[in-house]
Amino acid sequence: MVKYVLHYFKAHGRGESIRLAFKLAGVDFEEVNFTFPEWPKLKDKFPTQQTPALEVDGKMLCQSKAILRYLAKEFGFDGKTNLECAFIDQVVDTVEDIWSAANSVFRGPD
Ligand SMILES: N[C@@H](CCC(=O)N[C@@H](CS)C(=O)NCC(=O)O)C(=O)O
Repeated sequence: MVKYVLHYFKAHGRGESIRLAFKLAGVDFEEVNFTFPEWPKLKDKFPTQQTPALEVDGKMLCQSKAILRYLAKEFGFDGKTNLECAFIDQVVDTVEDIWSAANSVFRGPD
């Protein structure tokens, strides 16, 4: 059995769709959560210096969409044809556009 550990902030954010994929599949996973003040000391342990990261049997995988595509293939949620895959990508990439737009709000002045 594969051991999955999700590393992410104590927040919903980009980690939430990964949590939902596990819940939908009924697959167990562990989580390591951290606060924003703790983050700078942890950053260097992740390949892209960002999270979410999914540890798969000890191997660290970053980039939320890469993680979601990997899990979709593992759990049978991926498209059955190239066109179905493209429609799924359309939704995932649209969500990423929303994150990018939202980020400027998080990082902007009060
Ligand atoms: N393209 C990346 C973006 C990851 C990202 O921006 N992660 C944020 C949290 S949602 C982060 O790690 N921020 C802290 C930092 O960049 O130092 C992905 O989809 O995983």
